[in-house]
Amino acid sequence: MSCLVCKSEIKPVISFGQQPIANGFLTPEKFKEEYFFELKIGWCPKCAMVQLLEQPKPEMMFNENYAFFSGTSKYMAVHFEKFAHTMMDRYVKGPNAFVVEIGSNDGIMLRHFKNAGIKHLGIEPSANVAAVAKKEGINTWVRFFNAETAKEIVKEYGQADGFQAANVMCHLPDLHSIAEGIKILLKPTGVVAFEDPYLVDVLEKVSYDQVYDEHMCLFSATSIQYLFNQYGMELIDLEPQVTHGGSMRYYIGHKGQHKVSKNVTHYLTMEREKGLLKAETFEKFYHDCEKSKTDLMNLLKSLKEQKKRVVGYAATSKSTTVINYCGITPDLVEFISDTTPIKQGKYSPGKHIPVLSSEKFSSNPPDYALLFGWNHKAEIMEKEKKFTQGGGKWITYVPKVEII
Ligand code: DWN
Ligand code: ZN
Repeated sequence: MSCLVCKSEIKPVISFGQQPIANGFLTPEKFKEEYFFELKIGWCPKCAMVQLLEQPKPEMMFNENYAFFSGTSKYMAVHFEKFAHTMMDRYVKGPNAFVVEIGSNDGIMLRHFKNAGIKHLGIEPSANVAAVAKKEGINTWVRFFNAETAKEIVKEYGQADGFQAANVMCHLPDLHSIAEGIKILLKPTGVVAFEDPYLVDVLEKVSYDQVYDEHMCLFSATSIQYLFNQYGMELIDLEPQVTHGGSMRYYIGHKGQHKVSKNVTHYLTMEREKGLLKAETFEKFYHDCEKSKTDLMNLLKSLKEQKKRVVGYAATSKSTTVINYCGITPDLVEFISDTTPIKQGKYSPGKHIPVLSSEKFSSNPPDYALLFGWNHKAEIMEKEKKFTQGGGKWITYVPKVEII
């Protein structure tokens, strides 16, 4: 397979084995027909890009049953409000300002543009989450973004000052069509700002659960610069984010239109120094993942022997990778507590651990909570003070397996 950015040959890194659709929470009558594929990633030695070697069809992941609603985290809602205001302060301003967001989900970010009276458009392929945004009056088209969609947007609304995406670009295999679309859509002075889990954080924190069917790519600044340079565009700034265990926000403009921040050279150099272009970095990652798996399984088996009750906390997409790679079965983790109504009463993809409401967690607290939502640790610890104060313990596996 060749690199989605630069077409060089991809080197295999690790296989996480047979995996189901990460957000494919299901009822027992669907167990028999559950779809599995081999989840494996490779690395590009030329542009430091990590990508899936096989991805299920987009319709299998993003459809009217999509189980993830952005609005489930209060901290993320605040984060997106700040992101929207940063764009309004810097780039999306003036009487005819227009912003487009792709993967706009339930409108968690666009609502701030709407409230400010700014012309906006969300492009969201999952009809059920888009319906939530539409109900709030957020202008949304239910479809995928590509060069064709860009042309239609320009025809209907004109070119955009801002193009935004949060945890979306890393889902898209056809990066060239996206970049081509952006090139068409963006005004000469327009700016693209998008953020995704950052490869350096994934490698350093061994957060291998950022790899699942939906996450086609793990970007670096090097790979993003390589992609957009092919379209006469360039990185103009980068801002690291604490969200999702370490993300990077990339700002991109048409070449020569904006002052380029010193951050760009800083991060490109740092990535080289951290070994993103060296095979041994990815060999180490392979061993780190295997160790994480062994340590977690040893801990869960030992707790089972001690007759301790362990419950998973947050039925995240990421948890699907951990559960199926490690082989975590319902005899080790009794159920997973989750606040999303459409996940409750269903079973986790692959290993079929029941997903129950957070009330079930509070009313019958376990001895240990396995923190599948480790990226929301601060928010969850705040919410679950009673459990912790009552002697409940937490297990995490990022950056290493430990009881906290
Ligand atoms: O990239 C993606 C990110 C942004 O969101 C998507 N591909 C899918 C999704 O990934 P995820 O499912 O790993 O996201 P989160 O935000 O880490 O987890 C959300 C899940 O956690 C929801 O099912 C709700 C649950 N949750 C909970 O039960 N209690 C979350 C919080 C904060 C809580 O307190
Ligand atoms: Zn490449």
